[in-house]
Amino acid sequence: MKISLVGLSGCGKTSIYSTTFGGMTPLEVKDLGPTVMYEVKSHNYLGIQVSLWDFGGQEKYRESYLETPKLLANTAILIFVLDLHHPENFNLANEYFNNVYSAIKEQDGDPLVKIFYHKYDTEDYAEAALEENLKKAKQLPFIVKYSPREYITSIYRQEELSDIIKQFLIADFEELKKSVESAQEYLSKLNSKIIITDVNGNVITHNIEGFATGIQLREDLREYIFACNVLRENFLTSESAFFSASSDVKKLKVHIFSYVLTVLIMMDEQEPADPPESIQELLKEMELFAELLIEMSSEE
Ligand SMILES: Nc1nc2c(ncn2[C@@H]2O[C@H](COP(=O)(O)OP(=O)(O)OP(=O)(O)O)[C@@H](O)[C@H]2O)c(=O)[nH]1
Ligand SMILES: [Mg+2]
Repeated sequence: MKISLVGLSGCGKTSIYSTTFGGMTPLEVKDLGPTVMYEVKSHNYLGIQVSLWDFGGQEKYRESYLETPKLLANTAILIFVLDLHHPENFNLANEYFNNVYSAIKEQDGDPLVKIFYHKYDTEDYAEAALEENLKKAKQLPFIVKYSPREYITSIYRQEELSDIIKQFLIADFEELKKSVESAQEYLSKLNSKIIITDVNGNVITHNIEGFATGIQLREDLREYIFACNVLRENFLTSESAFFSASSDVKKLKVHIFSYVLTVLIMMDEQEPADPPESIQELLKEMELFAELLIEMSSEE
């Protein structure tokens, strides 16, 4: 699946990528330089092959894409990023969108168009102006003409931004969506801190703050999963496996199902333990989810 991130220079495309898939915090992206030409990043999310094209927005590059529209071909999802902190560029952005959209159409493309009203935050910006700009943005001719799906985004709401992108990725897979929802439902009822990821460390869902940087699982836990997965593969030589680590006060359990899915369960002495049956139910459900993922990837 090709996702193209398009917008004027400095509107926040690379920051969006970096804080969702790239494991960076909003603070870390402050020093990003402008993207030279375009960058393609490939990810495997739940067995879905995603290639994210980050099209640098400086004028010379914008012109070059329009001269070589093949670069934009096969875009399944076009995310157009509009910078709410720079209303003076709205008209130019409108023109750029029209050109990019025509270029994709010329390549027989029919992308799903999503608009991000981005930098919806008051980090170095006045609140009153922000609302005004949002109102103005919504009236831009290309928005009125194409009525794209609209999202109000900010890298300072990293979790929400990641959820938006995760939704795009699984939108075409009804069964996956159901499994993710059912996982969320279980998690909301349990006291244990639980994170469900794929073996690449992509977070699918969780019920704790601070253990993920966007779609990426926290680094120490990610490394632990990788290590467990290597042991599963080479030492246990089984499709599924279970690992456990504990200190006097904390317990960490890692379940790997059918090569692909990981359930991390963290338990604290201070918190009331969940009934073992509830945890078993969740695990059973996740085992089925893993089988579904395997089926999906073998169908491709
Ligand atoms: N306040 C705020 N600043 C943001 C947000 N997203 C990005 N920025 C800042 O905007 C600046 C430019 O971000 P980039 O991601 O490099 O912009 P870009 O669209 O990739 O620019 P080009 O590569 O030149 O096309 C950085 O200093 C970011 O910190 C946001 O949601 N809110
Ligand atoms: Mg960039």
